[in-house]
Amino acid sequence: MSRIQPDYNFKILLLGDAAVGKTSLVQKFVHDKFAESYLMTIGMEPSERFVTLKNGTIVALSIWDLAGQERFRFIRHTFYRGAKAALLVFDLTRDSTLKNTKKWYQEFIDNCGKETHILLIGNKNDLQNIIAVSDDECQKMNTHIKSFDFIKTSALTGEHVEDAFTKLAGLLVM
Ligand code: G3D
Ligand code: MG
Repeated sequence: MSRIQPDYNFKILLLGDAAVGKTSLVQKFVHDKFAESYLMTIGMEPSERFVTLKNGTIVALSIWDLAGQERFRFIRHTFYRGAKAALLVFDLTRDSTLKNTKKWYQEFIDNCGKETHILLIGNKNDLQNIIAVSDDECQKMNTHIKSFDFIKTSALTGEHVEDAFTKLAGLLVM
């Protein structure tokens, strides 16, 4: 029995304000579970998962999730080092988190450069009756941050969670 070897290894980041659902998205993607309450994210928590692309290419993703809190700023360079792609996550029910993706975009390209890949993720799409942003605003931000695509997800139901990570993996091998 031989272990499966990935064709590629990439480090990817989850960026976005506190409580938008970054840790929940990683938990759903890596462990296929959603917990109503997580311990507050302290610093970094890399997790790993393989994805198989349509053409059979196997990609190992090392997924780094950082707390949004400013007090963790001192470890930022370690967090960003070597990353070529990011999911920029905001909360569809909180307008301010969409606006702040500009700031996260800037920090990402300042640290990782422009030869990188971004997907804009609007999370908590299951909370349909309290959505606070329009598709138009989201598309404008998508263009502004040069994101390849805007995807609505729910870490609660799992909607488009697999798609988001797989799409980013696909961009990385192109
Ligand atoms: P963060 O890692 O970006 O800080 P978390 O965010 O993953 O810790 O999630 C913050 C809160 O939002 C958590 O609730 C979590 O359960 C909830 N959440 C995350 N994703 C979704 C989603 O897709 N839908 C819904 N309805 N809730 C979500 P608590 O209550 O633990 O603070
Ligand atoms: Mg977190």
